[in-house]
Amino acid sequence: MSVNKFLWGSATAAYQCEGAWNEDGKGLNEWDVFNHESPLNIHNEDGDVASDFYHRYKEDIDLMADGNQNTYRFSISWARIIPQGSGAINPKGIEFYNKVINYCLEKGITPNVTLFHYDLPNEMAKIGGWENREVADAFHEYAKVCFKNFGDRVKIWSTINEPRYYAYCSYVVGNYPPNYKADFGRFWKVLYHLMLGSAKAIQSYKELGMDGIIGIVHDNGNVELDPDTKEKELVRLRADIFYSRMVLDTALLGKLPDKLNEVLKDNSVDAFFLHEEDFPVFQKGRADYVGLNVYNRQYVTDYSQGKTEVFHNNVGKGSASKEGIRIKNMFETSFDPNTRRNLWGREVYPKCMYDCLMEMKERYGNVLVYITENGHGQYETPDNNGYIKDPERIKICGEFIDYMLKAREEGVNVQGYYLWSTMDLYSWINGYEKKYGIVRVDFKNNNRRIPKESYYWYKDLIAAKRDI
Ligand code: BGP
Repeated sequence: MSVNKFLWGSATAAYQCEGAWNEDGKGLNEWDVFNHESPLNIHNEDGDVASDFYHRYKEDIDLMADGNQNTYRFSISWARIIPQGSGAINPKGIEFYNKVINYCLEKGITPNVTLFHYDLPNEMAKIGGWENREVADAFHEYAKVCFKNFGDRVKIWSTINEPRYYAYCSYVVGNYPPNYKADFGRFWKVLYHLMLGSAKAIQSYKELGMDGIIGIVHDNGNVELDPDTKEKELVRLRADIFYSRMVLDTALLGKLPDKLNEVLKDNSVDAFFLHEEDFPVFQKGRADYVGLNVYNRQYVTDYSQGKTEVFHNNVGKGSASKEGIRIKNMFETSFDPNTRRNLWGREVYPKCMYDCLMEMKERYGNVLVYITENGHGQYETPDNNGYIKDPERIKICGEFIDYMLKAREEGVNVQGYYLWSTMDLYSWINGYEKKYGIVRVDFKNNNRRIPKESYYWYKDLIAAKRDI
């Protein structure tokens, strides 16, 4: 497969935008159940209707095409294709994604399809979710169904979106279902099974001789040490494996990171879930490319004292809490007072785009990279015509893009960029108030689409940089 042009587009995920949660034979997923039933759904929002992409996909794809975008990253809802997670296939689900894919192609938009973006079928959650190795096998079967049905037209695949961040939120922060807190045993086991499921899917994709490329999407976890860190080598080793190498080494080098066992020991985790029989699968299931979701760096230092503690902010402007973690015997987040933060306590640090891309080149050579997400979440108020001016998003995303282009000029093989997000959508736990879209969705007014200032800015930027 060859995609010659630089890909400029935007991204969404099924649960966050589709809606139609119980239409046309879709099964329940873990997020449907969590948002309907859990008191931990603190903003009392759900994805039942979301941006109504299920019914409005044509309008959204038309806007992408009019905005000069030549690619669209979206995910498939596993429970729409296989309602119980394994077993019977739902033909209506296949039909829906056929329509989306075909319409993209009609409009000159290359689909980049993610197989799993957090929305685990509820029947899979009931048997233990990704803690259970069988879920990796069920994922593998589901992946093959997708390759068979869509692989003639989809030429860029991603297996799993952000295995590290997903496992982290679900088993360490505890804000995503199944809401375990600081459970590192489960965190590592789940992460391992996610990597295994991904490798199995990639291995099959290759053995089936499909025409296309397949990779995995990682939350950019490039580690930066606070200069005051005392045990520099040790802190780097631990944080690197935790944030980055467990995903990237496994996916790109086809083997678990060196010294993983030492780090698991420091983290007081028993490595019983690692099986030698899986090692050839990791070897054969190496990714063709890596998608990086770039929002922030991981700024860390020596673990100081006190117990393990997670800092997270899903409240936004109502909370002064910063994002970070302190893990006993491992490392802790360092808070740099000179770096801007958004209202959810996360660093806004565009240079991490350059740093993470240079690190990719240094560690993994000429590996193909797409920036599969980059964006800025904020509160927004429309003017009297419903129009949103979002200069802050334009400024911040512009800085990130400049750093990406700088790394590209310096030899990094980065060939695509996707803004998060195509239109306003559901932000996990934060609900609909935290907006990322470059197109406004008027949720109170029949989900009307109104392009924002950033949409036009992005359109012009693509026109200027189309042929880089
Ligand atoms: C990434 C996810 C996306 C998206 C984005 C923004 O980690 O892949 O699905 O949600 O982050 O995050 P949030 O909505 O939590 O602000």
